[in-house]
Amino acid sequence: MVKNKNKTVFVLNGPNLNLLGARQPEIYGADTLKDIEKALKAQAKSLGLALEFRQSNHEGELVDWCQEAAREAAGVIINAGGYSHTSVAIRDALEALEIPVVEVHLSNIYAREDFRHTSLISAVAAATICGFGAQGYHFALEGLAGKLT
Ligand code: CA2
Repeated sequence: MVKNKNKTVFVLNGPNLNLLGARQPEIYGADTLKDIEKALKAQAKSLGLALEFRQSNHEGELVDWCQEAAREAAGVIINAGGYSHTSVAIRDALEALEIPVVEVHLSNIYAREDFRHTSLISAVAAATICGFGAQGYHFALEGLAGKLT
């Protein structure tokens, strides 16, 4: 149970993002997900916000967390990983939210394989940030904070 809904941002990370830093740094950067969490929590603190930072390899768990965000968060940042391109269920869960959603991708999905060019999430997000690596999470949090004030 998260304490202050108005000051809490859920940061949801999808499949394989737990592998960050270990492989393919030329695409995803050298930071681990733990590094990203630590830096983002410091930024959140300076903005007066609290983060729930989570990662799952399971579509249903990500759907559950979107539903939990509706009850407990003021906004959501999501990198749904490969599910961004396939998951109607995650898209539907995000569309049902009445709080702002910002989509993040580390890589520039439009400069990669064709199957990555479509994100089902983009149409239900307030904004999408891609191609800035881990910095994209910081831009997302800054932008989201602006929408919460
Ligand atoms: O660029 C992104 O952030 C992605 O959401 C990352 C996903 C990919 O499927 C999306 O198309 C774009 C992949 C998650 C990370 O996968 C890794 C696999 C091996 C080693 C490190 C990361």
